[in-house]
Amino acid sequence: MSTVEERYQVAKERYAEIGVDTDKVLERLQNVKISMHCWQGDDVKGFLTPDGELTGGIMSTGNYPGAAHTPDQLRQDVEKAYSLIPGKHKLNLHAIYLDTDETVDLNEIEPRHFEKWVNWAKEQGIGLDFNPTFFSHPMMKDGFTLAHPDKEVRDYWIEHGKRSRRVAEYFGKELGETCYTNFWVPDGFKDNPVDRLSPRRRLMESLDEIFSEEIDEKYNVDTVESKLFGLGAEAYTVGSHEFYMGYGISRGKTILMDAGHFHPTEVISNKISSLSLFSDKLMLHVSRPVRWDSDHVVIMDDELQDIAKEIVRNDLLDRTAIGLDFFDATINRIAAWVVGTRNTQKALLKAMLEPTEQLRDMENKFDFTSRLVYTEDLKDFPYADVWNYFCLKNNVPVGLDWLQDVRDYEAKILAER
Ligand code: RNT
Ligand code: ZN
Repeated sequence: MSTVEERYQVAKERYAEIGVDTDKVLERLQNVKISMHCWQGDDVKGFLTPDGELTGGIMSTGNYPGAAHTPDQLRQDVEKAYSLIPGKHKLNLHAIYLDTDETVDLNEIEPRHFEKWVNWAKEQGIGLDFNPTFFSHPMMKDGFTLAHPDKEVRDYWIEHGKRSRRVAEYFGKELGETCYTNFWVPDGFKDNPVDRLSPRRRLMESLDEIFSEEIDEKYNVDTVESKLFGLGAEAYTVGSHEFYMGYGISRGKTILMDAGHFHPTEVISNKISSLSLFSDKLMLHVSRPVRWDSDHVVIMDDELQDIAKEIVRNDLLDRTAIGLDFFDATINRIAAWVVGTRNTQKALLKAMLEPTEQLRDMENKFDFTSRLVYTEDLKDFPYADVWNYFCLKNNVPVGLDWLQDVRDYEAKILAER
C-alpha cells in the first residue's frame, strides 16, 4: 500500500501536467483562515442567562448529548475541533457568549466581560470575530429589535450595538488581527405587512446611530447580513438583501452574504463577482439551506464548490472574510464543526487546483467544447491525495481517522456533562 506522501507525489505530477503547482497551492491554502462560529457548540444558547434559551429570532433543533454549558467547556470543545482541522483559524463569538461572574445585560456589555476569551485566543494564537446578539431576549418585542416602532425598544438595541463594536475594537487591538463584527437583525412579520417602508427606515436610522462612533477599521470592520425569511418572519424581513446592498454600499459597510438566506434557486456564488466590483471587502456565512432552514452543516455540494471557485478564480481571497454558520443539534457538535470547516477548506483547495488561466483562454476563444471537457475531467483529478497530504503536514488526522478522536472525546468528556 502506498503512503500519503507517495500518493501526493503521484498527484503532484498529474497536476503538473496541467500546469498546476501543488506545493504552491498548499502554501496558499495554509494562509486561509476560516472564522469558525462558536454557536455550533451549544446550539446558539450562550451564557447571558444560566441556561441560555432560544426565545425568538432563531432556533436550533435536536438534543444530542454533550452540549457545552459553560465558557470553559465551549473552549475545550473548540480546541478539540481545532486539533482536527488543519491550519490556524479564527473564532467567531456572539455577544451572548460573554464570560463573566457579573450579571450583565446586553446593553451593558464591556470589553472586560470578554477578557477570558481574549486571553484564550492569545494562547491559541488565533483572532476573534464578533456579533451583537439581536435575538433570544425579552427586549425583542413583537419580533422586532432595531426596527421596532417604540423608541425605547430601539434604544436598548442601539446601545447593545454600540457596545458590541467597542468589544470588537478591543479584540482587534489586543489580538493584532482585525475583528469582523456582523450585524444580523431578525426583525420581520409573519404575515403580509401594510407598511414595508417604515420598519426599513427605522432599521436604517438605528444602524446609522450605532455606526456613528468612529472605530478604526484596522481593529474592527462592520458587516451587515441580510435574510429573506425567518422563523416568525415568513412574509417580510426588514433587513432584506436589497436593504443591505444599499445600506452597505452607501455607508461603506461590508456586506455579508449567508448561503442560506436567499430563494431556493438563488445562489450567493453568482453574487460574489458583482459585489466585488462595488465593495472593497465582503464576508460570507458558509451555510446550507434545506427547505425552511438556513443552517445545516455544510457538505461538499455544488454550491460550496462554486463559492470557493468564485473566490479563488477572481483572486478575492484577501478581500473575503470566510465565516461558517450552521448549528445542528442532532449530531456530535464537534464533528459538525470539523466536517464543515474541513469541507470549506477542501472546496478552496479544489478551486486552487484548477488551471484557471487555461480555462479562461478557452472561454475567451469561445471554445466551449474544451471548456466543458476540461471542467468535467478535472472533477476526476486526485485532489483528495493533495488534501490528505495537507492534513498530514499539519499534524491532523487524515481521512476518516478523526472520527475516532471525536468518539473518544465524546465518551470521556461529553458523556460526563
Ligand atoms: C441567522 C443568521 C445569523 C445567525 C448567527 C447566530 O439566520 O444567519 O448569522 O446564524 O448570528
Ligand atoms: Zn448567518
